[in-house]
Amino acid sequence: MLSAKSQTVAAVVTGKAVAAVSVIHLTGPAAKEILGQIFSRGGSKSSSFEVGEILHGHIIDADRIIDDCLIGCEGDEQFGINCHGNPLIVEDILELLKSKGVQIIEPDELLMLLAQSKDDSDLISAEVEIAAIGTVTIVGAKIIKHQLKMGLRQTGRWWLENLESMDIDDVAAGAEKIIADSAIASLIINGAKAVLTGKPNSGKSTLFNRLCGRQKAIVTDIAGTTRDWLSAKIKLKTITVELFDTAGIEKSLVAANEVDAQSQQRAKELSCDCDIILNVIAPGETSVDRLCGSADKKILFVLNKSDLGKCKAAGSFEDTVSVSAKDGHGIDKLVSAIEVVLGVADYDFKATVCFTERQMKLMAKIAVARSKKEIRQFITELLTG
Ligand SMILES: Nc1nc2c(ncn2[C@@H]2O[C@H](COP(=O)(O)OP(=O)(O)O)[C@@H](O)[C@H]2O)c(=O)[nH]1
Ligand SMILES: [Mg+2]
Repeated sequence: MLSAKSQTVAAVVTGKAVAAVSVIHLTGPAAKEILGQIFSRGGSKSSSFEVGEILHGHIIDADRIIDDCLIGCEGDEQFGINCHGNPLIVEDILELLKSKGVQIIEPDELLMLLAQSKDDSDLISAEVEIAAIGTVTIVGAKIIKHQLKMGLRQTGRWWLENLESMDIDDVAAGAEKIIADSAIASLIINGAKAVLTGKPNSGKSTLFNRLCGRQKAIVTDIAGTTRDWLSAKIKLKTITVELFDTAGIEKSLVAANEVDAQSQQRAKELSCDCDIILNVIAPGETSVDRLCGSADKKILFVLNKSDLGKCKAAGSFEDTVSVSAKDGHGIDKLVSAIEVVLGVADYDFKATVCFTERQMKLMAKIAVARSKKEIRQFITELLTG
């Protein structure tokens, strides 16, 4: 088993794709010595790394400069190498570290090591550090940071202190509320998936282009123009959404030919695996095909082509919004409606939430536990790992 006390390890804690900056965490007993061998300032190797210092210099392999970088001295044995985000540079630095005996590990392994190496084993604070890096919005990062100051860590500690005088049902209700809030927080932290469905020619691709702000999907009057799905990331008010344009669903197309049958199948699969379905309906339509078997799937009915008149079937749907994808009318309302249906619009940013799978699993166990002994055990595991 890995141990931060005996082994020196490194992990890339930023995304592995091309980015402006990448951060490599280097930690372990030999971290300082190894950094002294590969870091140079003003032309000479540096061996002084005071905790709290941020040092500018070069990562060098023999006499070859690999990159210009900043070293963050986070602890006696913990350093952050902030280098350029080019994956080739990152790979080069990792190879150099490997040649010095450093073991390269995944960020989540690093997280466990950092947590284990702390005496009071505060796992949530380590999880906050790692998870905040992967969020897609600043508000997402704020939600995660809040779990350290007030939210999850505080709630867990409070439960532990007061468990003896508490009713088990109250703990269960609290845990269930946390689980429900976590699902919404996850949409803000990780982004949501939305799928455009509806009959051919209802205007899905036109709406997709409108929401993306560019002409990505082909739009024609010919039913069945969109076959394979397209996707694009769009920013709404609070959340980022991965939006999918599909072939839509038309019973007659399923049997038409192999390509149509497959595109119909894909549209179905996507609509079953998303956070919200945007079902686009044109004015003349009177019926809607329910795509996904799951009854609790969130659906917003988008009554498109409002410039041509009112949709006949408008009264029969729960959540509706009228738009004209062609001229842009109602798009602001659509954006707001998506966030309302997803529950993001009235999300309480002070809510206690789980933000990792580990936390979610333990919270689910707390919600169904029937003895205080069990609850204590799960909360302790939640806080300390
Ligand atoms: N008048 C009007 N026409 C629209 C609107 N949205 C789409 N269309 C037209 O409807 C046709 C089908 O559009 P398209 O986006 O390809 O539909 P899809 O098959 O659902 O992807 C095209 O001729 C579009 O220009 C709208 O809001 N108003
Ligand atoms: Mg289309």
